[in-house]
Amino acid sequence: MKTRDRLRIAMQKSGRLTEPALELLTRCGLTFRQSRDKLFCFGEGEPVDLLLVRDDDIPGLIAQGVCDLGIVGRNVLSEFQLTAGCELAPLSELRPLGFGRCRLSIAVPQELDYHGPQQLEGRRIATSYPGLLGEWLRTHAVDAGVVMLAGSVEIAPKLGTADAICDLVQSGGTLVANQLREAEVLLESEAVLAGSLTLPVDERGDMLELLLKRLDGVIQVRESRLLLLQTSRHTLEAVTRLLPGGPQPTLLSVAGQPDQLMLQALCAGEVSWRQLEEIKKAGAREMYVLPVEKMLV
Ligand code: PRT
Ligand code: ZN
Repeated sequence: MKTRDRLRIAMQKSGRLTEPALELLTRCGLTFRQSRDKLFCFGEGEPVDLLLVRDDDIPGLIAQGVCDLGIVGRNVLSEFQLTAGCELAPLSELRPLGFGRCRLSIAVPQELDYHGPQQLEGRRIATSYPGLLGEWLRTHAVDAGVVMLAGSVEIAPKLGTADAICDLVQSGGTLVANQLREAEVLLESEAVLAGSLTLPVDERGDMLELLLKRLDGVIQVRESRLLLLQTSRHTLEAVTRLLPGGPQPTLLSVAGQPDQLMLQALCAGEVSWRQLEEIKKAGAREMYVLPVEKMLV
């Protein structure tokens, strides 16, 4: 069989990860010709094509070698790694992508006074994640029944088919609407770039390396903020101590105000209101937090 010379990425056809995944790839300079209602999108500028599928199929497509990479939730990837047959190629998480954040949690009826894992002993837990739940139960030496459901897991306790559930939680709204509350977090999840552990050593491998570099750049810029503020010289040390992580700040003098300094700091990650308020208390004023569009250092 002729090997492919173009890189192929599997991503969700239609769902929560579709828009952010496409946006990320576009930011990496990839553009695609085919319309999105098709299964296959041909990459125009670079030799990188897309396969649009259900998210659950993505790890299998990579493991079978149909695709080289996939953008998929860590929850789906980890479940696959725990349940797939060992005849398939092992997969790895190449990069966390910072969107589609959620957690896989066990939730119990609100009226249950939950103290710890042992309370789940002998109970039935409904889930679409039997691999991850089974592993957690084994780790905590809990013998519970796993009720496999493909969807609408949250209504199982109300229907009497389970005593608790193990499902994805984001805002927690679905749990509240079903009189459930989160008891244990099994996995913190977000979209990840998944790939085979054995990466191709040909043109595809070179393209993959290039893509990873671009991806790192895009992620770094997306998570960077430029913090601008004014401070007097005698509060500079206290203000600097509170700055969120990043390279050394740049200091500029302020015309006509020899005691004042303008400080410019590149911060890795979000700068919260609370952090700003603390920095202000230490003596800063005129504070601005700006997103970074491009970076070339
Ligand atoms: O058709 P296909 O199989 O591709 O789509 P899907 O319906 O299986 O997936 P989709 O689009 O719902 O989710 C894709 C991925 O998004 C998941 O695998 C997760 O990695 C991630 N993600 C992030 C979520 C959520 N947040 C989320 N809130 N996936 C599902 N939910 C559901 C959850 O199952 C529960 O029903 O939303 C509900 C909980 O949300 P809150 O906000 O009420 O807590
Ligand atoms: Zn799915």
